[in-house]
Amino acid sequence: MNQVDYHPMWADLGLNLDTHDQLLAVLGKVYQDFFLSQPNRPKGMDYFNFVMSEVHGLRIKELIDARAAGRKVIGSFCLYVPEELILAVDGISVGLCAGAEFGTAKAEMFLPRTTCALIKSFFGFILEKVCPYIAASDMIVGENTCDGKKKSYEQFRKLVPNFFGMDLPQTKSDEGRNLLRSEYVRFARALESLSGRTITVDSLSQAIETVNAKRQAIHRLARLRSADPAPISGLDALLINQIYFYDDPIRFTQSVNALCDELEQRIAAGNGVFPKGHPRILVSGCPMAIPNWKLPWIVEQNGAVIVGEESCVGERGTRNLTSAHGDSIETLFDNLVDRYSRIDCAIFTPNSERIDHVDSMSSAYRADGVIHYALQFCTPYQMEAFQVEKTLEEQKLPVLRIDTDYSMEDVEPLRTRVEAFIERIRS
Ligand code: BJ8
Repeated sequence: MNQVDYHPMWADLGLNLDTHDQLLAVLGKVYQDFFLSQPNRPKGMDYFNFVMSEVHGLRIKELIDARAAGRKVIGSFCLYVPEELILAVDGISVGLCAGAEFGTAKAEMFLPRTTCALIKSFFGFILEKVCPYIAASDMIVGENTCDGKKKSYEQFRKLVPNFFGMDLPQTKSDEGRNLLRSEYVRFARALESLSGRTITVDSLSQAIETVNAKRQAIHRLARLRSADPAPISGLDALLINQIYFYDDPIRFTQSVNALCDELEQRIAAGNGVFPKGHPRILVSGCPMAIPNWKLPWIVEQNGAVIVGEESCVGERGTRNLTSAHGDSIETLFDNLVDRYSRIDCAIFTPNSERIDHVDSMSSAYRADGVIHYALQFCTPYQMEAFQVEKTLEEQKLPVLRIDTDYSMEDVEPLRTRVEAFIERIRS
């Protein structure tokens, strides 16, 4: 895929070149089979194909060049870590992907087997030395969300040079809000100390506008997916939501808006990626980090199209803008807390907003059914799956609950269940 030989750069970052080559070979093959083989893709996907082809190449070189120019790279695992604060010190925010089964045997030397695939994945990546994003980060933020992440960071923090632990509330109470605010202030101080820059009203307002523009572009894309026939596949839309976490934000926003211009023309011409009337699925649940494409691929190979993701890599992550209005840092911090405390992650209790959102998204995107997707051993989402199913089935909206991991071993049983579910929708 790459024209340039990036091996010297990867060696400088301390990657294990043999293992890393194996990972890229698998990724390249899967990308070819899952994405490039799709018929009638929008032309605007060329940019995202390019980003993927350079995911460990040009983007990493950009990060290294930015560091050489004095900027700092901040890696994080959760959408409670505000990108706005990172941009406000002229930093670069990268989501640390944890969507591939890699290095599991080594990860299980630190973690119980009954740990979700996402946590095992980020341990596997660092232990096998195959993640250039971790290696290129000046600070890695780990947040106290679910028990799995919280406890695993006790070990993970010893594996990286500059770990920042962020505490998070578990309820949407006034006390919870105060905790979130004080942790964001502490994070801002750590960013200032790392970068040598001060967060000002101007720098934070500008950063809020930049991230808002990125979210607005994603909102525009989401709305266009309500058309029938669907103008873009769920796989491609998921890929864009994944790239959201590590591309340059301004370039990403421009590329998503250019794609949306094209999709509007497609909709006007009735040009879809699947026929009109094709069964439409909303996926709800755990985040699908790059390159976790298994379930959407199965769904779209077997007679349905995914029209929305109620997920952190999807609408849960991008819903709501942050107000950029305020003439003091205190007001802008309040605005950040307002926005982030509305995220309906299953680690919060109670979390009825999430069920309301699944419901409203099903209507907005005209879904014929919902697949609830949980990673095995993810107690928060597995628990909430029952409430989601009960609420929607009472409204006669079919729900399929799936618990899986990152391996391809269960593809055939999953395919059988998905086919039966689509048959149920059709009938
Ligand atoms: S805001 S969903 S990114 S915490 S899958 S590690 S919950 S056991 S990823 Fe998450 Fe932030 Fe919430 Fe989103 Fe634990 Fe579940 Fe594993 Fe998970």
